[in-house]
Amino acid sequence: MTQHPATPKPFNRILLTGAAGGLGRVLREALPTHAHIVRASDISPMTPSRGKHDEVAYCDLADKAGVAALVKDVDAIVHLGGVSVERPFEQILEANIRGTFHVYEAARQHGVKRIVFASSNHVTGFYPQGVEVDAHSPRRPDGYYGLSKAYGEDMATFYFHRYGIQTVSVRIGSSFPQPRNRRMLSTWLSYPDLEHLVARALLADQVEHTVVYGVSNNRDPWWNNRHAAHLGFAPQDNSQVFRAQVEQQTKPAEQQPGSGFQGGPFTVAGPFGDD
Ligand code: NAI
Ligand code: 15L
Repeated sequence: MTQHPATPKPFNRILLTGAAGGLGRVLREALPTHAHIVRASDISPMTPSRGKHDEVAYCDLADKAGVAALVKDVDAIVHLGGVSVERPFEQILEANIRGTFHVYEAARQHGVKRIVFASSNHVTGFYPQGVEVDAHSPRRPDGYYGLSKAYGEDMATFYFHRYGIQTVSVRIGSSFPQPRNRRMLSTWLSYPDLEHLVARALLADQVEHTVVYGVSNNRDPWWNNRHAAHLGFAPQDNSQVFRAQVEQQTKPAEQQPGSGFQGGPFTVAGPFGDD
């Protein structure tokens, strides 16, 4: 890692993919705490650069040469970019499967040793709601999207054992300003807790490949982070403060599609192949 002589920070330059997205916009504001330069990348429109510490680079993750150039002179990567909901396989393939491969290959070529990968709770979406799941529970992807995140996690394991690139795969629950329905009372991850978790994922020593659920300190969690204690992730927020509002404004859980499973509506999406 390159250290800036005047005001040392842990990283010189962090690449943030998916910077135009909901979480990308949040982390583009937060990452300057940890790096002198944040390189924000997406295919969708981003707010312009605010100076030499805030680089903007448009790139399609499906473009291998483009991603290789994107990763040049980078010390760490926060990889959020890709299709973030269930979609036909072909769309998932380009952005999430090929795209994540391109990110890891570029990291290998440029000597990047730390990646934070935005995985998803949909890797284990076919566990029943209320059942406790942890990072060692057998995966139960709930669609092509969840499968692509499981692939990304396996990619992280391979690149650690083969090339020593360390990754924290964050199986994000539901990260929005507030929970949008009753399921999210269990799955909600506040933005401050997201920022804290990404910081721990970047800074913790010897993470090898660690899988952690990105979830706030909610009253009725389904996920146990016992295998990620070494990260020092200590979420502070709790969806309970929104419970009355959510229960008043949204349908009972049993009337929501896919309510039997942790993945909720993702577990009933598709099929797409009959159109
Ligand atoms: P988002 O959909 O708002 O942002 C994803 C970004 O990726 C978009 O700006 C999009 O333009 C970009 N992108 C898509 N295809 C691309 C391509 N081929 N090349 C370059 N960029 C591309 O999603 P959000 O909510 O910000 O999520 C960020 C990441 O976290 C995603 O990987 C998502 O799967 C994951 N995640 C998010 C959760 C949440 O609750 N927000 C929950 C679980 C996982
Ligand atoms: C995800 O993986 C999605 O990216 C996000 O949009 C939410 O739908 C979230 O899961 C969820 O499970 O609520």
